[in-house]
Amino acid sequence: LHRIPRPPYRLPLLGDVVGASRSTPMQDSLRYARRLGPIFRRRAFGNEFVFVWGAGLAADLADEERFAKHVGLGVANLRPVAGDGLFTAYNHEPNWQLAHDVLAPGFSREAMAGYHVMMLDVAARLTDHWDRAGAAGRTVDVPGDMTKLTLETIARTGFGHDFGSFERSRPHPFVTAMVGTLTYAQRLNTVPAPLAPWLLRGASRRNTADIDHLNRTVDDLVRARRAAGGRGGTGDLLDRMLETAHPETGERLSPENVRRQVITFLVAGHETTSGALSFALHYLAQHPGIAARARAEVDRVWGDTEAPGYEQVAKLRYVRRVLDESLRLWPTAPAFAREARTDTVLGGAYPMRRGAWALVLAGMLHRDPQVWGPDAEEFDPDRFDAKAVRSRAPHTFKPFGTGARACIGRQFALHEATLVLGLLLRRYELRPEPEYRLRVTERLTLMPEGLRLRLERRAGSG
Ligand code: MNH
Repeated sequence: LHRIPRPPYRLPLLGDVVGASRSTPMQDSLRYARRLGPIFRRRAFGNEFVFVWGAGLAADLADEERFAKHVGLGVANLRPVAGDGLFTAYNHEPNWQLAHDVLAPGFSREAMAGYHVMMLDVAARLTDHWDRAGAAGRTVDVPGDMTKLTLETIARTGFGHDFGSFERSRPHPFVTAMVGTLTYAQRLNTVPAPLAPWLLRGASRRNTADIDHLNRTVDDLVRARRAAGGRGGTGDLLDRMLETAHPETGERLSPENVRRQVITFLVAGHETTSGALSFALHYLAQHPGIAARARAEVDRVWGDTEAPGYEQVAKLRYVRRVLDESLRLWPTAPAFAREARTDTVLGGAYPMRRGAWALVLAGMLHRDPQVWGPDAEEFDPDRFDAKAVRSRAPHTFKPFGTGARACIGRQFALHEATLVLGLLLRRYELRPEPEYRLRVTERLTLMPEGLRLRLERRAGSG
């Protein structure tokens, strides 16, 4: 550890908290990263955390022979909510492999093509809502509305459920409870563990109530499906969780595990995609030239097709680059943890014992000037044209994590977000509020705070 730089001011007991803020741990780490270099450590309340963002070291941590996902910090704090669900399961828990094998076909091409029509349906509810706001000259709440959209999308496609988000003026109570548990899980990292029950007494009680609410919502949903006698092989995620046996072992998910998985997918399946769409819309509004180029692509590829087909989404190459570039600057799951599977030496320089772990700061890896150049802070979708991607080293763009435990919903998220950006670009000109400056809130995931846009309906857009 002594080889790894750390901040100069260290308080007894509290550790490196000078200049740190409780509500923006990730953005603080980015500041430290710039000062301390490609690997550094921070101490908080008796624990030493190692952060890595240099491209060479991050690539080494992606070596699945020597490293694996580490369930720690924020992820471990979600165990009371998500238990051994896919995202929070320890590598050695048998339910990980079981659920992974049973649910992976739910993200195949064929499955995705089946979700496409439902995605279009939910997007139409968003554009109805935005048409009304646009016509009345009102600005729209981008993160709020993207959260409604992505929650309805995963609920519809995965579970045949309708939260009615667009018919409500306030967020659905499920969303409020979810944001509560995410915020609480993050706050647990900002107080000394032994004092947490005392310091966070009130918050802990609210968190228990939030978890109860999530459990109840999910139990109702499962009960309704069981009462309806399954969906007779429509093969959505819930169907797979309830009906599908493992192809080799014949094993099924237990009712308790199904509950964990439903919560996992409802949360993991919308919060990060909502942020990604929101950042992309922010950058499109700030860069009219880029928006015009993306819009021209949509017009060219989709023409007058009222409802673009599944195949027509992946053809929006430039729109997809806008999304990638937004996820580069603000990967909405901003870090992931890796642990050593055996005693090893990271990057040929830093010895690690078996079980030792480090956090990969994707948000900083994606800005490493050695990879992305001196203009790494600038928004430029052309960084993702085919030639540029081929010339870049592997493991330099990691918004979806890495290896066996990488995001299972990646194609789902990319399809949904590209489709929605295409539909919105085709329908509206996006105007920023003149005084808006990007501020990013953190609740384990990232979101542009207070982002509102003014919409102008384009001529001839339906
Ligand atoms: Mn997703 C894992 C980012 C969309 C379901 N997701 C991960 C990880 C990252 C991630 C990073 C790995 C975390 C780790 O190593 O600890 N996910 C994203 C981003 C988006 C996203 C940036 C959108 C943009 N994720 C989705 C969607 C779904 C989903 C959509 C579901 C429909 N993600 C998961 C699940 C896991 C995961 C489940 C855990 C996979 C596993 O460990 O097997």
